[in-house]
Amino acid sequence: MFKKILIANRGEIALRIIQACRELGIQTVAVYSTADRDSLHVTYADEDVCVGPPASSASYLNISSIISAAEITGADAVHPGYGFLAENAHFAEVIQECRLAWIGPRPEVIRLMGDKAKARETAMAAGVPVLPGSREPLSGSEEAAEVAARVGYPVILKAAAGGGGRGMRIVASAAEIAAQLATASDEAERAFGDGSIYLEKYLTEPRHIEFQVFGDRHGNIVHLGERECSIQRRHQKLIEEAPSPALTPELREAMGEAAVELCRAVGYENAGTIEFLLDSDRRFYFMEMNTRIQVEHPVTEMVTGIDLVKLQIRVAAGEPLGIKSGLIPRGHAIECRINAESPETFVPSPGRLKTFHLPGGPGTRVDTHGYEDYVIPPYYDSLVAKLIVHDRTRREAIDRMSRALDFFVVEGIETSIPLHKRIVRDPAFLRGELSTRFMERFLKPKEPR
Ligand code: MV4
Repeated sequence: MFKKILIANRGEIALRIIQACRELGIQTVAVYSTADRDSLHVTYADEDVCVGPPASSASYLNISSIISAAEITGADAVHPGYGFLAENAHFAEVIQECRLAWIGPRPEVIRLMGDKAKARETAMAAGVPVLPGSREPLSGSEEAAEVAARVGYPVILKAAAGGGGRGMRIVASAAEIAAQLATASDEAERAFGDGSIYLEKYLTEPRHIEFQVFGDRHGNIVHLGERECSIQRRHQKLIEEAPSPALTPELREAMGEAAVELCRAVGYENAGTIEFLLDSDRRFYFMEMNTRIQVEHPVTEMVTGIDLVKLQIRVAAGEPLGIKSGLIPRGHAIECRINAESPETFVPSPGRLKTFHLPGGPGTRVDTHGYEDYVIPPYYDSLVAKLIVHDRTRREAIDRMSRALDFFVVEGIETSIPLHKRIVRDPAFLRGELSTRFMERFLKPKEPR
């Protein structure tokens, strides 16, 4: 087992990784920017190293600073958390070249799945359903028009180097396809340095359902069930839950099996997520793979009883998984992402937490780096806390969430708590009628009565 892990991250996930290390008896090294001197991940780690000024590009994304921090402190492994360098194949390579262990999948697999067009091809080759569309990136507007005519409009253009909603264009008719392809490709070239675009049939109101997968170095691959992540705004998830109210045990098994097959095809190691779209006829299609631990991993932990971060560390150290696919989800878990932002305009609201009272009690978990008098810096993402509840049924979990939100008191900044309180009392939410359009509908100005 590792002796000392460097955590190349900040905020709640850095704290979460420190907790897992403590339970495993592993020493920890925090890295921090000058804006994060007073952060809890610095306080709680055994050692800490400043890696640069506030801008992420100069600190949490500064590969040479982070490598130096690992060498100075004698760390033997690096956990990247999520965001920042977590899906940077080059970083993973450099870590391994420095004889440090990388707590994540092999760099080649990160690179392969980071190319969303190649990921789609890999899924097709593995027999995993994908939406009708192009096999490879489009050669030009002629091919785009051909493929679109074959699959039928509307279609969606996606940047191979994009992902998570960046660099997408919906095309309603043949009249627009050439112009849209040109803009999409230009944008992708400027944003990612790669203008490759692929095309899919566009589903207008799908659910976003993702499967937690895990592989070890001994060739074992399992899935740990799904998370329903349809409640999001501008590709930022707001609420996630497990299990999905849309899945039957049979569909869970079929989707889970597809997720495992794809992982098998690439020799996947460590934690990962296979994202699917589910249409109203309950057909599922592979969308993307995320090669990291995700923000919403706690809902899976609650319904499986498995500590996913400890498992990441164990399998990176060469231990076998020791668990099987097809666990039956135990009860129901829901997560609300509490952001430092206006609940109406979604404008970021950094600043001092003057009051910070957390809910608690049975089946209630809060993952946060916040504390009273902590100042949320303006430089990073706005997540301040994840409120996760667990209970026997979906309805009981929702009611527990509603009460927990009432007990969560934050003063000094604006948060998304008031928005969450409204969503969890919404009739369509209570009925489990979810889709990627949910928030659009929810936020639409209501008719005056
Ligand atoms: C789609 C789609 C409909 N049809 N692809 C958004 C994020 C990126 N991972 C891909 N996304 C979508 N791809 C096809 N062929 C709809 C979305 C989408 C979406 C997906 C998941 C969660 C929220 C979303 C919101 C808008 C669009």
